[in-house]
Amino acid sequence: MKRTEVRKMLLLVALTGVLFGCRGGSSGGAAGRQGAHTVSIGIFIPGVMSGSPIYEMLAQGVQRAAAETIGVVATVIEGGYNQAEWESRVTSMAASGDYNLIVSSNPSLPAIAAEVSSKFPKQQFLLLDGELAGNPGIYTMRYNQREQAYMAGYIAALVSSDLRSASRLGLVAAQEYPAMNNIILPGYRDGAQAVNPAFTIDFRLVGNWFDAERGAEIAEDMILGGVKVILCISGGANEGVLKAASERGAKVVWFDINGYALGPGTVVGSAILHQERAAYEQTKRYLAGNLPFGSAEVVGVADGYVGFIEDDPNYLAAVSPEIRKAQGSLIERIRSRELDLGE
Ligand code: RBF
Repeated sequence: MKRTEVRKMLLLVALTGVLFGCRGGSSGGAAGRQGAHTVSIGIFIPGVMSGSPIYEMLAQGVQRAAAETIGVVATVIEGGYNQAEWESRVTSMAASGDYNLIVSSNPSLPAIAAEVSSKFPKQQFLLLDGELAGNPGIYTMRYNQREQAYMAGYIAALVSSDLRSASRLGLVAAQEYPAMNNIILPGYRDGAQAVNPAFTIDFRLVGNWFDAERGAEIAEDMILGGVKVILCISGGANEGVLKAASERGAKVVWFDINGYALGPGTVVGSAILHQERAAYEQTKRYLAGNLPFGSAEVVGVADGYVGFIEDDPNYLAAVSPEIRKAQGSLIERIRSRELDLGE
């Protein structure tokens, strides 16, 4: 081969490398279509970030991991509240070829990603708060929300008993979905009934993830009916629940993040997910080429991804030492796996 031919060959090989990079494949890949040594991550928010800390934590964790690695870009794309549009939004993201990895968080995302993956098999997905095993392009990590809801029900029942109210607790949810109906609601009820088997749950739906006025109306109605403690899982509508409760002397249990400071004296519990850290760690794992696509992991209290905040000054001020002691020993029993609640 002549020298010029060799040079041409080398140039061609180099260009091919730049153009096609290492997109896809089983490793994190060194190059995306945006150029050599660029990894592009699309963060799909199934809803909007504002009012939904579970999504804020997702974006923060991925962006923290991206910022630590040169050549990694992470872009947030909000899918909006129309759930019927999510699949076409994710399809467009995959079809664009702009993202080495699509990251999201929601129990409905695995099914959507599987559908998109059948059309774009090279697209890789990292999904939190959902579960699907066996698709080579999809990794999922689901939280043990039975533990999370059980801890919420336990503190709610302890506080409600202390207030000598009727043995009925509130749960304001945005909408029904399998994780809510089959895991969170029963977990909350079981946690409450572990304190006293007489507890029942007043379970009501807002109908969306943003309507704070509707959240307040529902909470007021519950409180008028004798409910003194309410768990709210309704995104932006939680604000209305909190407002109604604080105006009427009722108490609220927060879910997903530390909510004590949002209503000092009113918020009496925070059963949380360490979603920022999970998103950060799983993104790092992907970037290192170690994310086990095809597998589905479930993590809980003992793994350090589900918790209950016991050391916040507002918790110490809002709840008696006896209640904190009882709640603390429950958490310890779950953490040590002495109490196995299942998934
Ligand atoms: N949680 C939110 O905080 N905000 C949302 O907009 C939101 N949208 C959801 C849409 C669907 C279809 C489903 C199944 C769940 C949604 N969640 C949302 C709930 C979230 O996945 C999780 O269950 C709760 O945050 C409790 O951890």
